[in-house]
Formats: sequence, C-alpha cells, structure tokens
Amino acid sequence: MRSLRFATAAVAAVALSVPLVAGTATAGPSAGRQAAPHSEARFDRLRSAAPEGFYVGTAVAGGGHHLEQDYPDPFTSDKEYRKILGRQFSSVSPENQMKWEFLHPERDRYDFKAADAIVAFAERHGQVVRGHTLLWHSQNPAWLEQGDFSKEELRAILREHITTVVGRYAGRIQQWDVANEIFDDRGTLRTQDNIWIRELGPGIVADAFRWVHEADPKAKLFFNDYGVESVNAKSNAYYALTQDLLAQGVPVHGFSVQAHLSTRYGFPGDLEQNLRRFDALGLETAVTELDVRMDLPESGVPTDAQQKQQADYYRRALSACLAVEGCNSFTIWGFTDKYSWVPVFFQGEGSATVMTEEFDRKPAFYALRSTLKAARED
Ligand code: 9MR
Repeated sequence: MRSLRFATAAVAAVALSVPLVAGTATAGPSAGRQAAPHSEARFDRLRSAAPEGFYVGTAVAGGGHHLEQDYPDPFTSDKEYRKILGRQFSSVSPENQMKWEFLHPERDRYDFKAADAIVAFAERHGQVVRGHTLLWHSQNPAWLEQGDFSKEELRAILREHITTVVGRYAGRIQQWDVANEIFDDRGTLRTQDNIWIRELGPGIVADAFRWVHEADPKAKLFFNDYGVESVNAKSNAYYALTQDLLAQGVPVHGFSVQAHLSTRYGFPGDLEQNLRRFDALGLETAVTELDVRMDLPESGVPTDAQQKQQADYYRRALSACLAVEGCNSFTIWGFTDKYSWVPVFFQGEGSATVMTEEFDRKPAFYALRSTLKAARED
C-alpha cells in the first residue's frame, strides 16, 4: 500500500525538481546539475516527506488555555505561525475551536466563526481536517452542564448539536473524534463526569456515532483518548467496546491514541502492538495529539541529552503508526512551544513540541522528517 502511494508521489517530486533547479541556477553546489528527486528543498516539509496518503497534522492553536495568555489569537494573528502551519502539515485539528463551549455558547446560539476559518484555511492549503470533538465530559458550556434538562431534552440537544455541526462541515472533515475520553484510567466508563453517559446511559455513545454518520456518511468516526498508547486497562476497555459496537453494526471506524507523552516515563514500547490489534478489528487507527514534555532545567533550556530523548520518542511514535497499515493520520498537539498547553498545565515541564518559541527546529522535528522520508522510500 505505502509503496504504491510512493510511486505516485515520486512522479510529482521529479516534476517539481526542474523549476527548483532553474530558480537557483548559480546558487549552490548542485548548480547546473539536475536536482535529485529527493533533494532537501523538495522534502524540507514534513507533509512532502510523508508517504502518499499519510497525513501529518498539528493542532491549530486558539481558544482554551490561549485565552488566558498575553498574546492575541495565534491562528488569526501570528503570520509566521500561519505560514508554517500551511507549509508543513497536511492535516489540521482545531485545538479548541470545535469544542462545545466554543461552537455552542448558548442553547440557541452557535458560533462557527473560528471553526469556519480553520476549515477554509485547510482547504486553501490542501489540508484535511480532524474534527474534535462531539461527546466529551470537558469544555462543555455552563448552560449545558448546569441546565436542568430532562432526559428527552438532553438527548434532543445532543442530536441537534451533532446534526448541526457535523452537517455544516459534511464532506469537509476527514475524521471526527466522536467520543473523547469516555473511560477513566481503570477502564471504567465515566458515568459521573460525562453528562451524556451519566444522564442518558452508555447507549448514548452508539447513538452519537449513528447520528454523526447520518450527518456525514463520508467522515471516519473515532474513539479518542489519552493513556491508551499501551495495552492496558483503558485500551482494553476500548477494545471490548469497539468489538461490541461493530458486532451491532454501529458506524465506528477508528481508534486513536492522543499520545501526550513525558520523558519522566518510558516510551510506550507496545504502541505498535496496541494499534495492530485495533487494526485487526478492521478499524483505522491514528495518533492525534502527540507531544513529549520534559522537566526543564533551571535555565529553561533543555539539555542535548533531553532533546535527543525527546526526538527518540517522537520518532518511535511515528514509526509505530507508519508500521500499521491503517494508521494514516499522525498529528502533533501544536508545533511550537510558543503556544503549547504543557507549561500552563504542568508546572516546571515544557519544551514539548518540535519547534522552539522562535520556531527554530529541534532534533524532534528532524527525527519526524527523516522517519517520514525513510518510510516514503521504503
Ligand atoms: O490544548 C487544549 C487546551 O488549549 C485547553 O485549555 C485544554 C482544556 O481541557 O484542552 C487541551 O486539549 C486537550 C484535548 O482537547 C483533549 N486531549 C487532551 C488535550 C490536552 O489537555
């Protein structure tokens, strides 16, 4: 499969190499020579280094913790940020802009401005979009969490939200995180903090998938969670649930691991094995929110050894996904430390992304790029 994708992409690469050489005729050591199809210029970008059909994504910074920082909205205001976003990635995930509190601030009012702008940006840049998220215990508006609704009303509210939001972007979203973080770390359904499951029972999860599928039959519908990189109680719970839902004919298409990793802990070495068992059920798999945080030294600047370890985690997460046939979407949770959620949520930790606050590339960036290239040439 991947080699077939490569064949198509290689043709594009050769075609591109001619104008690249012409433009720099006297500039470099290769002046006057035909550039190799895999020249640095062509493969400078993560998205171009990737095998054909393999999407490299990032979260699009905005909303959530950004609202409390002393900078304007990153996506709409930071030109350098937007340039890199458009050039490097072939997939984007709104970090907060498609969550309930953002899209549906009042019961009878939706606000699509930010989400629309991201989808339009993606289309202009030939990017796909991962929609995030529809059924979650967090970042719900107060009117919903504190409202005094009957079961019938709540069910109607969820259905209407799904039909409205998914319907609006139908045909323009590649993958939806339909249900996010519905199990706790012991693999127990969140029957208390998830309003939908608490009030309407576990069956609401299947209904949500059905409603999303009705509203956008082309989108691939995912379960998404953190702490499910390994084979463990939580991922086992998803494994059992997805088997059950598939047997009932519920339109579940994918299982994704967020992969918020930390160098405090070892790399989840069974990630590939875990993805493979979901793949064997006929599901797509994806890595959706990768970052690798670390304890910062007093200087605030990671040591070479820390950078190397981080690069290794990024590389291994990508390699695990690349090794699994149905894992074709690999997303990092932001690409620059300038906007990372990590220092805001974990005191003393940071440097979790692949670029510094000044957009300088770290070893982790190069690790991703060379791993993509190698897979493409495989
Ligand atoms: O990155 C998001 C941050 O801006 C928000 O403040 C935070 C609030 O919960 O959510 C962050 O994104 C989360 C994602 O939606 C789901 N998986 C965990 C992510 C990191 O907390």
